Amino acid sequence: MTRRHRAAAGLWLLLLTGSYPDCQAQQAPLDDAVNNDCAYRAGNLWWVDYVAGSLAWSDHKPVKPVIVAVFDDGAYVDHEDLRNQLWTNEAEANGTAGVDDDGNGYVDDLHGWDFVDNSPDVAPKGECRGRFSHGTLMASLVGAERNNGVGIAAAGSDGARLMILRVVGCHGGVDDTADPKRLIRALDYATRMGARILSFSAHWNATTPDLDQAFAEIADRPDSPRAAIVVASVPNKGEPAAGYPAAYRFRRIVRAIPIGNEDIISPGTTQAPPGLNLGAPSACVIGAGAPPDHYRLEQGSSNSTAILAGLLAGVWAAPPYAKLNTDEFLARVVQERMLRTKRRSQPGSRTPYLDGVPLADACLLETERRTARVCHQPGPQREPRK
Ligand SMILES: [Ca+2]
Ligand SMILES: [Ca+2]
Ligand SMILES: [Ca+2]
Repeated sequence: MTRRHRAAAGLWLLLLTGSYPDCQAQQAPLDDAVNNDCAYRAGNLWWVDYVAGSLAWSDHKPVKPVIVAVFDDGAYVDHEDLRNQLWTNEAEANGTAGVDDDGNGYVDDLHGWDFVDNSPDVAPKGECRGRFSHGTLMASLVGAERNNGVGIAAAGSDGARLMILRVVGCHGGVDDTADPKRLIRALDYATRMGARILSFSAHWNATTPDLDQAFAEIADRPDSPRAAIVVASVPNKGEPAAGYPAAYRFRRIVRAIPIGNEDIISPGTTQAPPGLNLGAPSACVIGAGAPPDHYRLEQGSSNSTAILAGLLAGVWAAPPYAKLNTDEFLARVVQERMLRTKRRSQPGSRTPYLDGVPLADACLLETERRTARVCHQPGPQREPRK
């Protein structure tokens, strides 16, 4: 038992820091459900352009949609921007209520599972019931439906299918623990049912040998049948350590470094271990709120994580990359392309990142057919940095 195992599993800490005051003025039109992806048309989805969402949007059906498992406090699967974006267990959808039609140990698991209350109903519960939930926002940032006339668009709109795994109570909360046994069950479920990207917009500060083993099987073991990309958040509120799963030095961990205003790493961001670290937007991010049709503006490294997970899914599902297995995708797209982008956060803004951190800039994945039009729009003029 090593020192980091001492405190059971520690706290589950969600990484959202609340509304962003400077952006409140933009919030008014967001509930207008008349225009097509109104948040996008109103210019409020700056982050989609920032990560070149259009490159992940294919003009034709993705070759193979990527199932993204969202580990969080549940999500409203009937939200207008989520309901058509869900992974569905076809055996249960075509099966009999009350029967475990696919024999996976979970009765009527249609779009995921609630591992807190052991239920097929993945909706947020407790104080979150019928209101904003962290997991709903995250699911929308991964894969909200685009061009459906409402709400937002996400980089994973076309390529991601959302598997909702409720592993923590409403908003995580400081009193809620990251139950290692619950997480292990959810990890097992996700990878057994085909999730290839696991999104964790949360962290915990201690772990257990069994939980380590479960992550190692998925994120490190060569040729593992459970191999998946774990997208892990890095906290940005001055925490002394990155926490798990970001702290694992496994080959399939991709860490989301929160990028705030002015293209700099969010102040207060914890230093992450070296590895597959990609910047993604954290501030002024709009996503799904309360059901059935509300939206919210938030900031925090939770957002970065979900956006990155959606981007990876959108790119991975597109024709040039869809045939790559997990390790090939990580090597040829994330390692060789995204990590080598010339587009970097401003160096020196945070001393631990003297070399800057690559943005998850899919522009480098540009093909003749699909161009990065939105990426080339000139941004606001800024004073050159010394
Ligand atoms: Ca089942
Ligand atoms: Ca059933
Ligand atoms: Ca939409």
